[in-house]
Amino acid sequence: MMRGGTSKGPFFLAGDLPADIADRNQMLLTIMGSPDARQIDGMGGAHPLTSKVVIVSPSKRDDSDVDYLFLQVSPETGAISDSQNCGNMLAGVGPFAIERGLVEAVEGETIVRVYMVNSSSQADLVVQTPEGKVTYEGDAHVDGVPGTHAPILQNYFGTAGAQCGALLPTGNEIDLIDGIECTLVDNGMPSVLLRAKDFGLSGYETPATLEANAELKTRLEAIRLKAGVLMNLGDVSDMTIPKMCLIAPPQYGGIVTTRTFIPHRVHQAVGVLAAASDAAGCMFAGGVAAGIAEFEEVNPCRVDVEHPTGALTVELAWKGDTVVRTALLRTARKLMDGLVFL
Ligand code: NQM
Repeated sequence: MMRGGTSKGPFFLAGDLPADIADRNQMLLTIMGSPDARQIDGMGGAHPLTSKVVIVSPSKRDDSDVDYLFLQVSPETGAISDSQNCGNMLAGVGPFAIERGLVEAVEGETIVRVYMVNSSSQADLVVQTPEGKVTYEGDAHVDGVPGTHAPILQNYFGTAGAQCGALLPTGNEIDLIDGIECTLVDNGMPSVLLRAKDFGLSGYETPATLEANAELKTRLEAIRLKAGVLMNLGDVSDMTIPKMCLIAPPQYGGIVTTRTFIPHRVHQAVGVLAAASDAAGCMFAGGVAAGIAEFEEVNPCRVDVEHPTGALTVELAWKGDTVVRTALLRTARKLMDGLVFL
């Protein structure tokens, strides 16, 4: 069991799980305790952010050490989806790969090269390994997680358009859906940027207030289904993408304030790749963030994406009108290592 960034869940070696996907999924549902909103009979934490599963295997690719498959388990319905990647859980993949012997640690820092199966793209993780052993202790803080931990630097490559074909999948900086202007963007997490004020909101509401707004949720879901088709994702009714991101002017020196539906519950912070997509989407002069987002036009640029429990720092390197590298800081912690009973 590991915390990765602001999420947590069980990590498995692929070889320890059934090869047949239906058998594997049935086993995972039993382990997580779904379908059941409380996941009372399993390891899941009764929220999408704590109902996540990671599967790691040695990679056959020259550019990667391990393959990382992320699975989102819906607590209530028991649906298991591989439609999205997860940059938070990715943070745990580095230490896990080293501690399970898939990558040999070196003195100081060890780079774990990860192929992210869900989004067919690659990330390098810099893991702290003093004396050739993983340490989880350190001075790095990420908002949304109490205390400090060892930093895990994430460098992502090839995330622009990873799932939708292009950073701006429709080729437009603004699309109109149900009379609302949206910027549709994919820098590793398909996301729909919308102005909070277009829904009569400030954008600074708490996740609980937004989740209680049934009319808002209905309108956002209708837009999401249409956006999914426009973003080359097809019918997204059973998918956890695209994410729906309400934006407002920054309050604490960041680029923008966000409230993200993932896609039906509201994130307590912001997803890692969602933040990477949001930051990139906010930089288009003709997009919905024009007049809202505040940033300096430098390359690479480092910006803070504000969220309900703080901010997430993202560094974007641009080439022309697309992003070629995205860097982020995360932490992870091993919570327990042992046997889970079926
Ligand atoms: O966007 C939640 C999370 C995520 C995804 C979600 C994530 C990312 O915070 O890379 O990390 O958006 O479902 O774990």
